[in-house]
Amino acid sequence: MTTRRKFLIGAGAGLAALGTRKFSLAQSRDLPQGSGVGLQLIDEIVPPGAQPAGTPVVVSTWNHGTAANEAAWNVLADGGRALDAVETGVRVTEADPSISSVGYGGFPDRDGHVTLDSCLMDEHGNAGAVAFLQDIKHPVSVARAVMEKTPHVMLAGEGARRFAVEQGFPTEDLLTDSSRREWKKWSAEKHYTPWSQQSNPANHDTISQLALDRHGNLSGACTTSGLAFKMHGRVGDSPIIGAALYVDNDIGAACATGVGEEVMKTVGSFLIVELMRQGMSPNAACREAVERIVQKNPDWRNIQVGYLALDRAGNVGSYAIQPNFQYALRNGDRTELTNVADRAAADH
Ligand code: SD4
Repeated sequence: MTTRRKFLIGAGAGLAALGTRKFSLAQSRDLPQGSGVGLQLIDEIVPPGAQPAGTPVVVSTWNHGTAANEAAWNVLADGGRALDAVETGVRVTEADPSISSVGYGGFPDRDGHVTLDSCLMDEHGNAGAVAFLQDIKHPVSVARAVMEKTPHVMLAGEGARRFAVEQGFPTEDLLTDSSRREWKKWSAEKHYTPWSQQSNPANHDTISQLALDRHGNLSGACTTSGLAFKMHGRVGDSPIIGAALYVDNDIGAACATGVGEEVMKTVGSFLIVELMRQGMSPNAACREAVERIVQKNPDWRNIQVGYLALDRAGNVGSYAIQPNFQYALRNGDRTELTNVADRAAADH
């Protein structure tokens, strides 16, 4: 099992200081000096998910991923398919009214409408997605129906809603007393700061989940209510295959959380899988995808994007712009929540 760990250190250290990295793409570039990025995990750190071949594992973004992983794990432990596991897993988050960034209880847009984005992808490269979906509690299951019951990959807005109703999904008001209260509070000022919202450590975000099943197959799912109080009609990265999620069963899978505009512009999850194809570890690939965003954004300190990747051998990697990113892991041995920055600091 891989145990090698390297961490970068204090703020201001350039990445080029790491002379022993195995890959070349990122080697020639430094993150901006004096950055908070220095506290993060940055090299070939794969042990959290490394495990014997054929052993299932599931990983998810943020601490609400722990409950989602448990549900997904029940499927995997029974020998079930990774696709069933991730759908089952993220439905837990979608149904939880206390989570203000996903499904039921998710914060609405600036006009008070809860609009949901979701996608999933399986081991065969099949994909399904819904965008700007309203009144349906489980967009991930609608995305699966799009994948399995239509010749298309994505349905949006009223068409997606109509399709969901035709498929028997119940309609319901997804605004809870609490999310309505928060929206009213926000409406009093109408101060639109979607970016800093994402940097707030108290804000629990989009769930993206990746699973490897007993048969060695990978799948992933992503579901969100998007940026809180977003413009009506805004769609983020979460339903975009290649941006918030990508799965290639021969290589690995990757997923995202955070400011979707940045993930979309860099096609982050596809990039990570392609970098793994070229030989990078999941961790190094996530870091490179983060660097692509940081390099082009003078305002990167106000942006959070977190990536999570799982290769076909069960190795896990993760990297984020800001230090508050966490991911949850469940396998046969353990359940754990990793705060990427704390782990780096503790192991340094
Ligand atoms: C979006 N990526 O709509 C989503 C929001 C999110 O963590 O992930 N928040 O841009």
